[in-house]
Amino acid sequence: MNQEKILKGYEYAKEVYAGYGINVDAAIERIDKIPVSMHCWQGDDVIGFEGTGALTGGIQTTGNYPGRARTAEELRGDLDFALKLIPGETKLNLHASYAEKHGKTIDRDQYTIAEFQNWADWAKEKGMGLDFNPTFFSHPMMDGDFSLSSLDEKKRRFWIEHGKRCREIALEFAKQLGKPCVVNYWMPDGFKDVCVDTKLYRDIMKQSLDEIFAADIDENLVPCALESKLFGIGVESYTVASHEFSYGYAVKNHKLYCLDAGHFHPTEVISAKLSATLEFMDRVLLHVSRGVRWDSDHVVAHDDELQKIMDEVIFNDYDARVFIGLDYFDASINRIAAWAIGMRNARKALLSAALAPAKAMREAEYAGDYTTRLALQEERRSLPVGAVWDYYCMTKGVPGGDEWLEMVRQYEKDVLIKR
Ligand code: RNT
Ligand code: ZN
Repeated sequence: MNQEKILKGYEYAKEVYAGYGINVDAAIERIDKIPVSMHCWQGDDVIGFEGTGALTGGIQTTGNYPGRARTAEELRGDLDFALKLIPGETKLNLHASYAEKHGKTIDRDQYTIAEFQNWADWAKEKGMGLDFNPTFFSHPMMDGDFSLSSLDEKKRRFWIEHGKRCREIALEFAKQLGKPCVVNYWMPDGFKDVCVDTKLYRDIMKQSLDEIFAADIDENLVPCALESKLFGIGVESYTVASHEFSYGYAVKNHKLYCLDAGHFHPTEVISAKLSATLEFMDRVLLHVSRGVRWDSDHVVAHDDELQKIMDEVIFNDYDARVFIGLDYFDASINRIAAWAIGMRNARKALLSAALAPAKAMREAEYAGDYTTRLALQEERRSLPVGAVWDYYCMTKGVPGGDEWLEMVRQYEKDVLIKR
């Protein structure tokens, strides 16, 4: 769309929103600054570069669309391209399995910043922040699906050391990049079939986590989160780091709780959990994902739940208390499009939240006028967010509408298809 048309749409939208007392420019300014962390693992189907091969831990990527990034250079190239399509403050979320060993024989229990310096340099060049994740899966030291709660002392120690190294590496990232590095601990530990001693593994998990978090590392630079989960593939009956476990540990030990949108019962939504958890902890981490019937990790769509999540962040002024990260992996479509769609949707939902007549809706609610509340909630759906979005994209130098798709198609022809 040409600039003139975009400006016309923006002027119209500005007037419509002014009618609700909403300042469009202030809304844009607010949401542009909220970091959204893009997960590196969409680009290569969660495989990483350590040469360990198959994806384990009860998660699965399906599809074999051509163009998967096979090396760190390819992945960074794809990320460079994807970032041209994504407006707003963006971080990159890395997993430890994306280490570059430079021919050295070194394992996860010994990793240092050296294995990630290329990533830090790449991020620094862009003025971007990094987030980080220990990788407790896809590795020969996994004890089945157990890591930090393994009964095998040697294996458990290996994973405890890995957990420690990741905080150290994250601190380096934070120092080098001048932005906090959120570290998320997700352990797939659990059983396929009915567990008898449900307590033992949790005792051990708690001890292992205590050891990992014993070192005094500034939590402002390196906020650490615990991600809970209902079940995984092959881990259907018992998950050590269940919701109560992870939430309880986080509250007690001043950690963040990580809410993944796909990790609850199918009718449970994380948008409903934000204001409750934040009554008892300073900050939470979100893994914005989309489960379809199960924890399927579909690309984030702009559906009611995504909007509700972002409404919660914006309406409750959680801008600085909720860290937003995306977590999905779809190998059945162009992987760069998958990034662009999810990241643009997340930002667009933030924009829609900041443009909503929240004040008027609230006042109706406080006054007990639920008719007005519902009427406004419904009218809000068709306010001209799209016109503001196109204008916002234009000012950020990224394509509006679906113009980005043509660019992705070209990159596919020039780069991806040749892999
Ligand atoms: C798995 C968790 C976890 C992973 C990533 C790769 O169910 O959601 O966050 O998806 O860490
Ligand atoms: Zn997750």
